[in-house]
Amino acid sequence: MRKIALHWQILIGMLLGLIFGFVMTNISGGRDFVVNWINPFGTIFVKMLKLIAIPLILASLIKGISDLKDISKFRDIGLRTIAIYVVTTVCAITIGLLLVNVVQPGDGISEETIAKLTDTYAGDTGVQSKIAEAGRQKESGPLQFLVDMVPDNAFNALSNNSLMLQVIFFTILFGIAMLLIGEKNAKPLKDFFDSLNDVVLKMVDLIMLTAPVAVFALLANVVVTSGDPDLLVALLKYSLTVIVGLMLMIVFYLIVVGVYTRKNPFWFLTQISPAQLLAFSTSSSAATLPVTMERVEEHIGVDKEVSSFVLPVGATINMDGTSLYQGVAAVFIAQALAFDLTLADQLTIVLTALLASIGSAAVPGAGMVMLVIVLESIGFPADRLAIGLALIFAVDRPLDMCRTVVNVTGDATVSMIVAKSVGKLGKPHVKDWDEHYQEVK
Ligand code: DAS
Repeated sequence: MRKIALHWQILIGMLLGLIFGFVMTNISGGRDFVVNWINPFGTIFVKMLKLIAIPLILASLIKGISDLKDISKFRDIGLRTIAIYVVTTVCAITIGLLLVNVVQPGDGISEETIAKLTDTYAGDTGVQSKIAEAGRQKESGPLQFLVDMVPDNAFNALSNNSLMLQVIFFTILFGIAMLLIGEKNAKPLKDFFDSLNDVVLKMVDLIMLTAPVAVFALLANVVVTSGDPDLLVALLKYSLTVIVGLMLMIVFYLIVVGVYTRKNPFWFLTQISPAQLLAFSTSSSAATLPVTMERVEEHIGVDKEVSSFVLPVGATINMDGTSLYQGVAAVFIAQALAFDLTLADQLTIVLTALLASIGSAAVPGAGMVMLVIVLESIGFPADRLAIGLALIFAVDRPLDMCRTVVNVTGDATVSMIVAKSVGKLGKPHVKDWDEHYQEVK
């Protein structure tokens, strides 16, 4: 029997997980069964992906830099990457603000719904913890994220996923130093990191063998732990506004891929679909990064010199989906709680959502934490913050899944644009996943 392509296997796993989750929600004890006996398999899968994220960034980025003939090429790639990331994020926020001002999803939510939400969620530890976390992030100065980027202990940075920007900083410094000592002196190290890179990519293939079962567990768990269905209905308009905005971003990426790189946009979508489906299942760009890198390098043909920098940096600072969501959510909450916004407030949202998405960690729920900073930037009353977050808390996880897909797709798109602009967009090494798959056997 012809092997089913991986993305179809993952999709089947997701659908079965959703169905199983809904069934278990309606069976007494079903929820606990899923949380205690099914969800751990999803957690293990995400942990395995995070396990190899740091070694992959280290090997891939050092290989990418040491393959460069001179440092000016690296500076060129870096400047283009950051510039394009800022442009795509501002576009995302603008799309979100246009939609939420046209749709006005926050209008017409009745006082009793707000009261019910306040009772249901305002005291919720989940909401309070996000406000507290945002408070900690806010205390730091505007350039704190730059200071935090520099590790003071390389081994601590390499052993801690949440310090991904520190790993990138250390690795770039290491790679540039390798370039400077000359090819002959650096050869033993270069050979080591080349092999390490091949090994870690093969580990990604092995881990992906378990993906269908893992996404089944992850989706089943999302269903049994989602918010109260009644509230979901009240927030449907808001959710649809975010989702329409996110879909417009995907269309934007496909147009850019088609027009600028001259590649077939639907071919591009197929090649990165396993990474998108994992982003949807895990709500984590960081966990998805190893697969995003493997798909972009092996199945799209972006040279490692570009992907090894653009993708790890993008996973941490380029979150177009998150920034769009933060724009929509901020205006929705203001509308729902009758907090009038001027045009200046909306422009402030563009800037703070840009910074907030850069500061958002590539982990589930990070976007909602930074949303507090966006709301505070427009003078939203502190005593109403908990109600505002409570308003959107129930649907945040499904929307997080969707916005993480856009975050990952945006990173892959930018890696193709940068590769094309420096002449490093080549032929895919692998025609389709099956062929690569068989190698694993
Ligand atoms: N889940 C985050 C990510 O990994 C995005 C978010 O929380 O908005 O990209």
